[in-house]
Amino acid sequence: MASRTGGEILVASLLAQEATHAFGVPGESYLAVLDALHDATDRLRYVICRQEGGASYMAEAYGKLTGRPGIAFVTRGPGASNAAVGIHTAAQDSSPMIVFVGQVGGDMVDREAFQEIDYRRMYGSVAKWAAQIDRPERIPEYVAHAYRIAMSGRPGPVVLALPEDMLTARADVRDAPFVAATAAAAPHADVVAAQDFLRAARRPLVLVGGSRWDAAACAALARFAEDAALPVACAFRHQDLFDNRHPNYAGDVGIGINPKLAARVRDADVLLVIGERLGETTTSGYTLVDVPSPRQALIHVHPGADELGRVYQPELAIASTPGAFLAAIDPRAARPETASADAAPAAAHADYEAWRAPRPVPGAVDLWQIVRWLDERLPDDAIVTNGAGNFATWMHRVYRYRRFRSQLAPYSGSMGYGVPAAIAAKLVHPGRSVVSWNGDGCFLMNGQELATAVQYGLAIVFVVVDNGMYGTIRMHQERNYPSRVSGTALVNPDFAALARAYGALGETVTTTEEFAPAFERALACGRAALLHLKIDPQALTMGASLDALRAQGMGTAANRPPAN
Ligand SMILES: Cc1ncc(C[n+]2csc(CCOP(=O)(O)OP(=O)(O)O)c2C)c(N)n1
Ligand SMILES: [Mg+2]
Repeated sequence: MASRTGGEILVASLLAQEATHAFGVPGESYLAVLDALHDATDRLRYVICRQEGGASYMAEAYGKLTGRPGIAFVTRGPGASNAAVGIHTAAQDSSPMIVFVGQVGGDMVDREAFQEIDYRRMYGSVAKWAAQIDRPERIPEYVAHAYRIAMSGRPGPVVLALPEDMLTARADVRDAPFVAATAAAAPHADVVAAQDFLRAARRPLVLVGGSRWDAAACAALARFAEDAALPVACAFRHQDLFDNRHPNYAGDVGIGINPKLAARVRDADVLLVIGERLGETTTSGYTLVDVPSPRQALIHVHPGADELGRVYQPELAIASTPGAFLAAIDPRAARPETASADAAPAAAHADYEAWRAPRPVPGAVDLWQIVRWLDERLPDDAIVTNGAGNFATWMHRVYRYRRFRSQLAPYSGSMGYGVPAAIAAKLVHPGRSVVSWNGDGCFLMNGQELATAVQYGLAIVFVVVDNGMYGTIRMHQERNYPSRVSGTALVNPDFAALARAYGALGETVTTTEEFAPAFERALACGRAALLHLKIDPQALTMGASLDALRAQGMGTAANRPPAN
């Protein structure tokens, strides 16, 4: 066997795992890896990014899209620090990801040499595993282990530090075999018990979310819901697990939840939760389900055994992937025999449809109408990405996600995700339409990656919903401290001109009517395009104008002058 450098062994290890893309910003700390990639570009594409935050988000989105770990390469201290946002997102979103970080050589470690950080301590509490590879002959072992940890149980991010001298040292070692996620399946007795609970339920509800899903598991979910006649709700930012047009779809259980759906969750007698952790955003701040003893008979199916009973003590704790559970359960045996009429799937779906019906908003650009148009216009397999902010609520409430992975949005509520996630989506699925939906604040957190989209010729439509502020925070401000605007106003660039400077198409939209033709031009232009939507600041939320919010805030007990 010929000896190879650490860099060569590492790239061969990634090829053995069938990695197709690596997202990064280069650093002199891992030149040996870049050199090894030089001869593998036809199989493993290194996507050059403009900031490690963008690279780590892209890797996280790749993990969401493919179920295989997204790979990021970043340099020492500064690069590793910039990459933190994607690592945190992968942790909260349960996405498989491996971040390789350059490290100082073993000959100077622990001196706080140039840009040195101990990554095991830095990422110890965020990553699922943080380690350092000190010997080139152990690279195949570490990489195979990293893949298995990142994908198995509850998936998450792994950080592996690469000392510079280890990457140039040589070793004779064989590559590790291809690693798949470890299977997790429900014991038969628990599946039968779940069927019994559902059959006897009067107000059953299925709630799906989390990771380890795939298209086959989603298809099995649809068959199960139909044959068992159960309503299905999707957790916060997991709206693409069940076709939102399906007559059994009940809506999304997230921020700004339909109050009628919140009541359905609260009043369910049997709650079958598949894949979802039941985090703060899904439970409306842990109010829809009581901690630690739910009033509902909770059947909690989750691939990570450690998540079961972490907050809620379920009637049935089932450590299984969604697909394995759905393959095992018999829908006929789970079909409720005496369900109440108002808990029927059709009633839940009618509530959902009423909730997404348009309402009047202030200003000339009406996001209800625009998202409704997108809902009609986009093909079923289109991918819509977004970060965090009020602008996203229109998309989540009005757009009907149809297919597995037609939604890429951070469960972690992190801003700046919409642009890099769209880039990863278009690279993985070049044939699908990709729409990146951003706020003005959100866009500029990773707007530099527009250059990456242009560099790689990615025909993505970026939309910037510009209300001239960090609107979400302004909303909370007006509710809690009315008329005291502080830290939330923005002076923005001309986003369309900015896009043109990057080499993309750029257009400004100032009325609802202008949107559709501008979007068609953007879709047809064959390259990256940006639509700058100028929104009336009064259209701050879906439910109330800025002035109305302020008036409500004035009326709260906290803001009323003391009576005397
Ligand atoms: C990385 C990050 N920083 C800060 C926040 C807090 N935050 C949540 S929404 C928001 C404002 C979003 O502004 P914009 O993108 O313009 O959307 P808008 O609410 O105005 O529609 C902020 C600052 C966050 N969620 N993530
Ligand atoms: Mg804004």
